[in-house]
Amino acid sequence: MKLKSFFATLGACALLTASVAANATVITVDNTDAGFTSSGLSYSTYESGFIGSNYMADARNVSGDFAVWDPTSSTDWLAGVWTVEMLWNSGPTRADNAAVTIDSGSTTVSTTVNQLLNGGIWNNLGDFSFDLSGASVTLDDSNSTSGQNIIADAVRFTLVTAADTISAPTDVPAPGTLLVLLAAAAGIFRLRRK
Ligand SMILES: [Ca+2]
Ligand SMILES: [Ca+2]
Repeated sequence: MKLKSFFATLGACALLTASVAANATVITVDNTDAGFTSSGLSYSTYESGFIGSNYMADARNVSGDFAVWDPTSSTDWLAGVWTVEMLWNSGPTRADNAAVTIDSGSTTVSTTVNQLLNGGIWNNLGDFSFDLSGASVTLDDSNSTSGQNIIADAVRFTLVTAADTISAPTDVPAPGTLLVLLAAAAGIFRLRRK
């Protein structure tokens, strides 16, 4: 095998590795799914930009309302780092700093979302490390001022790195990685024989 051909093979194998990695595990919890619970919220279809059959809005000028998205009942759920995205639809009475708590199962991270903006799209809240149980995302109206709504529609979890991959680096490499290594070994062997 010529050197140019060897690197072409190596490149093709690298592409294969990338395509294997691209098959990400995604869990979407909509407000009508089993993993969703809420208190003080009502179903609505008043504003467009929601996913599924509806979304939920809290009572304005009543405090203590919240929504919880729990991905752990999904058969795809596992401990590890997940990207968390939230989708709401915008409207003139939306909360501009709605409180969000990401619970890993053992620690919590607090942030806020401006629901006046970026309605109808997946808004990235960041990458978070989650335990196998107890993981959830909560939205509440604790920051709401007079006349503001919080909107609960859907939260999407995309797996970045599984925990067993992090804790066990000596695991067998992914199939794509193995192919690259075999191709490299075969290429070097052939080059040496010429
Ligand atoms: Ca929905
Ligand atoms: Ca409220």
